[in-house]
Amino acid sequence: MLRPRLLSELDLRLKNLKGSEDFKNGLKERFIANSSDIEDLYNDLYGHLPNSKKLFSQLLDQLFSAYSERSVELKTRDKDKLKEDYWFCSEQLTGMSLYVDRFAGKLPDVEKKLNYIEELGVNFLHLMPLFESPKDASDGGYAVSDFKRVDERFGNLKDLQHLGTQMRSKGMYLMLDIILNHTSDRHEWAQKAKAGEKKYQDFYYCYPDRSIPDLMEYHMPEVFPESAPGNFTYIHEMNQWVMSVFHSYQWDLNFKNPEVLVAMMDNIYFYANLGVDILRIDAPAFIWKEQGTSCQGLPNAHKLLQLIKLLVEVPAPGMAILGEAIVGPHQILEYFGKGRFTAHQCDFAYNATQMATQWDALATGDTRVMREAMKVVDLKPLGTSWINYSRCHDDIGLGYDDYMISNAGKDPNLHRKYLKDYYSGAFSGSPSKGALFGANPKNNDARISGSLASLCGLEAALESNDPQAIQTSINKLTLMQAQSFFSGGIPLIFYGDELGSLNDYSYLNDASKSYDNRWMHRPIIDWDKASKRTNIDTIEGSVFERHQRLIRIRKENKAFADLKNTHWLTLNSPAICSFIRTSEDQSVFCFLNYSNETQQIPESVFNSLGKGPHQLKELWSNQLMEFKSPLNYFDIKPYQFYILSNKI
Ligand code: OTU
Repeated sequence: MLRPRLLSELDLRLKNLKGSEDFKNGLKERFIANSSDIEDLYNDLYGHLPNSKKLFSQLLDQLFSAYSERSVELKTRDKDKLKEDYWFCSEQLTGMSLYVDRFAGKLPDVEKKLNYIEELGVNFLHLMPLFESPKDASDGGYAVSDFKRVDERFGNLKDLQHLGTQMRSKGMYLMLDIILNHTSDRHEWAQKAKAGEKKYQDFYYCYPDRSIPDLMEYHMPEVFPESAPGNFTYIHEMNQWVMSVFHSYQWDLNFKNPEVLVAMMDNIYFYANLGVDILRIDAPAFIWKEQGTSCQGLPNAHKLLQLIKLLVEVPAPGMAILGEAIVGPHQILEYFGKGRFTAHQCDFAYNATQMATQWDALATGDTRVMREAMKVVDLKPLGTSWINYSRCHDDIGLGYDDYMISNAGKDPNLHRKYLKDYYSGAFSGSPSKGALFGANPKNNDARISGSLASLCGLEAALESNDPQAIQTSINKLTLMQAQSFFSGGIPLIFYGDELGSLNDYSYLNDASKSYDNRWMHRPIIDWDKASKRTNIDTIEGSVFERHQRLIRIRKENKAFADLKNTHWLTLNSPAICSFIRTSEDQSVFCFLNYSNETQQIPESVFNSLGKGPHQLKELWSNQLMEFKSPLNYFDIKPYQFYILSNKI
């Protein structure tokens, strides 16, 4: 129900709005639907503050100006998206994350590579952070010094707009980051804070001495314990300690101050009106801090995300939100919203649990931990989706729960140690080449760096010039990708993986990167090598063709849209991950063998299709397969997978 006061706010602002009645009616409808919740959430967070009323009114002003500044092209695109049920859950979407400079050069060079992207079949691009960020202290662009100025390393705003227009004309989608939790210490606000301006010191968490930081430190984990230990940095210019959870040059914004919210909403609307289809909110778990807590995933962080979602939805309903929370399986579900906000907070979250348990299964040949984890992952509400991925620009954290490992009959400590050893070269039987990241002797925690291909054994296989090992590594890599592509969610390829890129150790020679081994898996694309992709007999060609095929199969089958239609199966063999995807007129059975031994699958798994025999189409090999009796078994080779559809 719209409150009378909000109704008059609406009337007042609608009068001044130009443009088509049709669009305006949509705006009005969404305002009526969202504004009472917006007000309640806002008051919960800020109602007790003296300036809260004034800033609320500013938020509403911003919302309406964002709408009036939104182009007719984008408003039309919004309307088209809304016509579909959950456009962002579609089987038609396949994404790729890439660094503009490392992939192509500058923004116009990315435009020249759109043909390559199309050749692959990708139609949704995540451009890694490209707004201004100090070259020597950038955290890969995640330390932003100006949210609206494109860093000159990549070109300028016009180039970005041009690329966006080109992409839309090709039916592609764009994802950009909003780095909400912190700014670079060179951002204007941080500079002003350093210069002593109280207003801007209040944009951050500043403390005159160590008393509060010491108390807080006790409960706060360290994100980068090796390269950036501790969560506070002494700033001698202002003689204060500032909270810096990530690197010391990344200052945490204080969202307890509503002026920070207003300032960041301004940036969010700026991105929305650039034509961003999916906004990746970086590190949302961290956006609210309370003394005496871990300062991660707090209830008010969720409220703030709900508020942001509702504020975005009114003027820019076509922009979906991805919450980049890399947290445990139970915690991640909260990012999709609870209670009345179910499926109304983040539209997407990273499926870090599936990703990590896939690496677990690959190292052990055993999918039981994954099966335990999937019981939780599967609880995601309809109308939201996962970003599925095998690798991204960050490390792999083994962030699932200990009980999942225990339920699979293993000791959590020994098991995690085995996995870390397996991927970091400490275990001699492993073909994987990676490294530990963020090793913390205090709690024995560590994550893993390394490229998809190197972790799957390709680097070692090439070094030993072993054709069979090369083939096995390509099969493993394809298996990993197949699960991202065919289980519920939108696959996001990390650029270079489509060509089988190996670790790149050149970051060690660059002082601005050498302290951070995540750079080993952020390749600089060698386009001469990439041109080998047209020859299927090369590694590049084989890996590229396999990605093309995965994308094509996904697009051709509606059962791969993510509409709460993934049903996990438990086969006797722990080596096999299996699930069924369904749509109105189709069932697709997916079986993935994570072990180095041939396994057998009972034909009785097809009983749900009714009385046999069954003829099914295996989509990966494009061949018909006959299953004659539920008493029979069929073979699945090491690292092989079957995608069996009853639609032939
Ligand atoms: C995100 O990462 C980015 O993806 C990283 O590249 C940045 O360094 C970081 O934020 C700071 O902006 O906060 O919610 O384990 O997974 O730091 C998860 C490392 C994050 C990343 C973690 C992460």
